[in-house]
Amino acid sequence: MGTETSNIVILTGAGVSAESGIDTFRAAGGLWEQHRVEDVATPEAFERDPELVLRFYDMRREAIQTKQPNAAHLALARLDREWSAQPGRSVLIVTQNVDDLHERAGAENVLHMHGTHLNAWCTACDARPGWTGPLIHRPPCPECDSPALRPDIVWFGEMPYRMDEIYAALGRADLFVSIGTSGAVYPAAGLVRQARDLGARTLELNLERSQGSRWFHETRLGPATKVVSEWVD
Ligand code: BJW
Repeated sequence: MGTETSNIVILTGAGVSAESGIDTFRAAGGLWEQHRVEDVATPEAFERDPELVLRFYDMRREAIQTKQPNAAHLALARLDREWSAQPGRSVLIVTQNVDDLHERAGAENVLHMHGTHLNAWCTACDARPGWTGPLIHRPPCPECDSPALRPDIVWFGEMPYRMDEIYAALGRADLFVSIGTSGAVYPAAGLVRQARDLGARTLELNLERSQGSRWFHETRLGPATKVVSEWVD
């Protein structure tokens, strides 16, 4: 980690949950009933065919609830707890993932920039109730009774959550680590350049080089359960 390191920002993507059995988005065969994620995860797709989109998300929400954190989630949770407990040190795990495996592994400082499967979002009253069941039958919002619930997921064309907090954390970071993300989706894919411009050292841990690999000072390739555990230890 280096003795000069104090503030660590960790960006995680689908690759960190792959070994828990949750499919990544852009792997070979990363299609759902012949639809690309870019064709399902948009507000336009939801308007055009809400049943298709809700069926897709109900299936994914149900699948995620049966999965367990893996050694990479556990190592990051340990790092978060132990590093953040020391004066003047901080960890922020910025995850693009909509599963809750970082939290279930015991991590506390987790920010879900693309939302979470475990909330619904009411577009009528802006409530975000916890949600574990299906949405396909358009249940009423527990707050305002309107049938305007949708998954609390950031779709293409929508603004990712809590960007101000993310940029502020990058401004303080001396180490930026990207784990299991292809670097295909912005603004997450651009965070490495911002971190680097702001003076942080940058490290990539991934199965293969990401699209933005050249922006990292160092890259370590391998499955997350191995490379993340080795890095944390
Ligand atoms: C392993 C492993 C193992 C496998 N161990 N590793 C240029 C600039 C800015 C924006 C744009 C731009 N051009 C286009 C845009 C717009 C668009 C975008 O980026 N499109 C691209 C397709 C080009 N972005 C947006 O619309 C975003 N909003 C936005 O830009 O608002 C305006 C704005 C601008 C500037 C500042 C602020 C705001 C919203 C993006 C929303 C993304 N939503 C999704 C879907 C929701 C989740 C769901 O449906 O369940 O989020 S898309 C999908 O991709 C999901 C993921 O979070 C995201 C990233 O994917 P990820 O995690 O990288 O997964 P994969 O599959 O791509 O990669 C997995 C990696 O793991 C691979 O590298 C493997 O090798 C590796 N791996 N097994 C370690 N065992």
